[in-house]
This record gives sequence, structure tokens and C-alpha cells, in this order.
Amino acid sequence: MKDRIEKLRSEAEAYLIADQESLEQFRILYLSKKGLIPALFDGFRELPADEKKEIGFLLNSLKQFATDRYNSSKESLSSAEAATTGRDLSMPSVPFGMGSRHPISIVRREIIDIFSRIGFTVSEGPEIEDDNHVFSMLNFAKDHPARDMQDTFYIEKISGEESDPHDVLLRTHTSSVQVRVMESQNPPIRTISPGRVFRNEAVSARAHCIFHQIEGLYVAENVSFADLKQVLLYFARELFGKDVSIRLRPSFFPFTEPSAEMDVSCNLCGGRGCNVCKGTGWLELLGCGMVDPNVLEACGIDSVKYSGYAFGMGIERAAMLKYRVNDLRLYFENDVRFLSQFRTEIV
Ligand code: 2U9
Repeated sequence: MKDRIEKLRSEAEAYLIADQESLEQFRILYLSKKGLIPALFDGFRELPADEKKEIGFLLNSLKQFATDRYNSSKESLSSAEAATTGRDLSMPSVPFGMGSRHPISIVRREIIDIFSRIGFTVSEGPEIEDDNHVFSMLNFAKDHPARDMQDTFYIEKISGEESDPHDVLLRTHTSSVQVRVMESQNPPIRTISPGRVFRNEAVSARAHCIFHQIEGLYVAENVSFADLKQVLLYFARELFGKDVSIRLRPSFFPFTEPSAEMDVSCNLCGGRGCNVCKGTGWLELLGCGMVDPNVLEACGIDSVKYSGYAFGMGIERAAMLKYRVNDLRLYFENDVRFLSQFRTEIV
């Protein structure tokens, strides 16, 4: 046993450790669980008691020697590597920059959150729609300009099909989702529908051919314009802060009667008038109104028993007002210098 220990020690002293690979070979050969030194410890148990003291000492010092040789070689190899590569491989790596949510996602989630708190559910539906759900059931006249090829993207049908070539289209608003909800559910209905919409428009600082909308719909017994106004005031205060004021101006939409547009007080000048609000103190945010009885009836809802309100807004528009961004195109360009300015706690 003694001879074996001495032989191993001189071999371990002479072992050439030149790189990471030979260092690992050294560790496996002498120190690993199935290595030569642990094997000697196994044999140690069978020795007669009078030999154990001396052999135990020799074995422990062999193990200590091999462990020290391994550790010191490891250290000198990594500093030699740092010297040749010019890099200190023990340094912590460069941290990855965290991404941030897109401002449209942030505002979309915030609006959903605001309406969820007062009982609105979220409904989604197809982006490729038919004329019925986008126009006819929403009380658009047959010759309404929105149906025009200049305003709506129509999808060509496979040739040979015997049907109206203007029947398949990209939805121009998410009202079609709410039509589908009314077709399949009975009142009370209280839902919002966020989603992408498509309009055949030239891209500019104020308009884009693809944008995001959120529309809201509440249908039940005895729903009044006063309910609509109170919900919109709650919404504006949650989105822009408790000091915001709202005003409603009469307007017209085929699907609501009466209809209105809602402005919020300018968050830059506090309503006194500046160049953002063009001196008026107000910024236009959304359209709204009482659901036209024709729309309720088209969706199979009794318009004598039930009434409803609806509203709709562009998310880009809401985000422009909230973040005071003056060019809509910034939301579509994905320039990191713009996007990284938006941080949020909401994940
Ligand atoms: C149903 C019935 C009525 C949703 C409404 C508006 C008024 C409106 C525009 C704002 C800017 C669209 O993004 S925008 O161009 N929307 O002014 N939307 S009322 O009315 C509905 C919805 C669904 C069944």
C-alpha cells in the first residue's frame, strides 16, 4: 500500500497539465469518485489496525497534494488565458437590455383594465369580415361612402364563385365584433372589443391604413344617455387623471342615434388654450351615442324592451393624447429610440 501511494504521488507530480483538457483528465484520473485516490481509500478499510495510522496519514497527504495541484493549475491556466485573449473570463457577462412594451399595447391594456373594473367583458372577432357584419347590420345605407373601394379594402373571391364580389372585406371598425356578440347573446350585454382595423387611406401624421380601436357596448333595459356620459367621465378620469373635464358635441354615425363626439380638456395647458389644442382647450378623443334601434333589431334584440349605448375610439389617438406624441407614424416604425421611452409596471 505504501509503495502504491508513493508511486501515485510521483506520477501525479510528473503529470503534465498544459491546458483545460489535461487539467480535466488529471481530475478524472486522480480525484473523481472512480479515480485512483478514492480507490486507495477503499482499500484502506481492509488494512490491519496497526498500519492504519501511518497509511492514513500518507493517503490524506496524497489527496491534499492532488487537490492543491488541481486548484493551482486551474487558477494559473485561467490567468494565462486572460493574458493571451486579453479577456478576463471570470468577469460577469454584459447584461441583456430588457425590452419594453409597445405604447399601443400599454394603452390598450390600460383601457381594457379601466372598463373591466366596471364589469365590461372583452370580445374579439375576425379581421376578415363580410359586408353584413361591418355595414348592413350597422345601418349603413347601400350607397354610404364608407362602402366605397376608396375607403374599404375588399378581398377578391376565387374566380368562378357566384356571389357579390364586394362581400369579403377587412373590417373598418370593431363594431362587427359587437354585432356578433348581440347575435349570439341576450341582454344584458356589457362588452368592449379591442382590435386591428383597416381603412384604405394614405398614411400621414394623423392617419394610417391599419390602426387599433376599442369599442364599447352596453345593452340592457332602461339604458340612457346619462349612463353613457357618466361612464365616459369615469373613463377619461382614469386614463388622464382626476382633473380632466369632458364635453360632448352632437355628431352623426349610422349606428347610433343620437350621436356625439367627446373631447377631453387639453392635458398640456389644462384647458386654457395652447398650440396642441389649437387654442380651444379641448382635444377630441372618441365617438359615442345610443345604439340605433335598427341595429338592435337587425341583431335580433327587441328595441322596445332594450336600449343601449356604444362608443368607439382609436387607440393610437388615445396614446397620442396621453403621451403627447404628434405623429401617428411613430407607432408603426418600431424605432427603438422611440419605443424604449415607454416603461410600465403592467406586465
Ligand atoms: C354596435 C353599435 C354601435 C361604436 C361607436 C363611434 C361612435 C366612433 C370612431 C372613433 C374614431 C371610430 O377609430 S375611429 O375612427 N368611432 O365614433 N363608434 S359609436 O358604436 C357601435 C358599436 C357597435 C353594435
